Amino acid sequence: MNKNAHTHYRFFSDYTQEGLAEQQLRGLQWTLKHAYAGSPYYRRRLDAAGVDPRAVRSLDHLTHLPFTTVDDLRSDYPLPLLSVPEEDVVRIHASSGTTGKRKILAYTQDDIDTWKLMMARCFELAGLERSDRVQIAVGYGLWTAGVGFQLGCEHFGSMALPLGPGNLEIQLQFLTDLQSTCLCSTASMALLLAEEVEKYGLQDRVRLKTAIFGAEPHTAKMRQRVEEVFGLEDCFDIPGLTELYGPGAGLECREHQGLHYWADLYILEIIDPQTLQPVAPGEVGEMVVTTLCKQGVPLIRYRTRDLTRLVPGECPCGLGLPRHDRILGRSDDMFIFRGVNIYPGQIADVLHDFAELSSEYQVVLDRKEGVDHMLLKVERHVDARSDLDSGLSRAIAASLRKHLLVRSEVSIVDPGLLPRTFAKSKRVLDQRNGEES
Ligand code: DLL
Repeated sequence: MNKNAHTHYRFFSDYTQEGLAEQQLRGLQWTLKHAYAGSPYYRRRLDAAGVDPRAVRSLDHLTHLPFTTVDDLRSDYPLPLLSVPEEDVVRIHASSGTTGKRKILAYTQDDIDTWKLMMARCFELAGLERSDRVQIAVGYGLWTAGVGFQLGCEHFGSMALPLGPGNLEIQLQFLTDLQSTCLCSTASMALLLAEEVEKYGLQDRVRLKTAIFGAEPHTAKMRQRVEEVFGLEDCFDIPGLTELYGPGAGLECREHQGLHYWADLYILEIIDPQTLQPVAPGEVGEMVVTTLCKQGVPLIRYRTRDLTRLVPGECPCGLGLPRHDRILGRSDDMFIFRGVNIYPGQIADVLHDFAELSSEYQVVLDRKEGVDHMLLKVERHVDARSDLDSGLSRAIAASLRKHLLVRSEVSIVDPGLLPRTFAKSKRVLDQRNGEES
């Protein structure tokens, strides 16, 4: 940490570039030996690539290692890439299964302890205190979300209110009666809750000051709306994925200039998904992670498919851990419409400029007589006038055409009409093959 460092941090150490590099090299060497010795799948993979784990003496070696992909997790099924004896496994989690068959991941007790530290760091960086009451409104069970937040919250020392997602009545009851001060949820769920609070005029009875959003990308508009309704002091983006323990791979800090990630626990590379080479510093690419002390299922150059960029320089907050930008989307979210590659986030960016719209949108792709058709449904802002809809939809279509080079039909609907979800929002309905993707 530099001279501005918050020396009272309990869950962080002093970091220097050299110290982190040394720790990363040691962790990489350990991981390679551990995976080679423990997993026949990894051993075959490393042998095939001609990698001798004992010969890795520098971090430069990293780019010569083979990638691990989601297909490896699926082919080495049902306990993929397991690198410890089965009796050392104390827990199983699985991904939310948004993009196909669920990925199943195994954890040792040491892995759970590492994850507990990661999540406690998140609460500390978000400025929580032991007196905070944390309403955990994400799924429990196989999914890592609920249990991850709870583990970290208890380790940090705040009070966990493990509500899980949904059940708006109980959510409102806890917000008002238990006076929760922090909400952990997807941004979609937070928006739903904010709308309920507004509907019942409960703003004055709610004492939330912090929200931590993750599991899906969210737009500035969504955040603004939730901040306004709840009168929040601050809001933080939390990244994470099941393969890398779960939620808590890093956290946006109070400076809001990127998300710090735990470079003492994993190495982050950003690569060009086509050439598989590292991108220039600061360019957008795919996140690739290599864990440094993960026992159950270590990750060696795991391609996450998430897109972001590194944020160069030191953070004014003083924490000496590096940063990446918010996750812009997944490479597999991209859809091709009349020959143009489009990410949902690009559509959200265009919509951001229209103050007459709420944060919610949905893209419906159809094929009519062999021609692709895009219908963009957007919600009018509660304060906007409906008699101006036709001019507004023309302006949105023109802006989409200018920025994304595609023609679309824009339909403006009343506030609250698009589907809301307790979990991750689904923005694109692709019905071009007669099915939703
Ligand atoms: O979504 C873990 C999680 C739960 C993270 C709660 C944060 C909060 P999975 O179900 O394995 O795990 O899905 C992981 O979700 O690869 C990203 O594509 C996306 N994702 C997660 N956090 C963010 C975020 C959990 N803050 C996948 N912003 C990841 C954007 C996110 N996308």
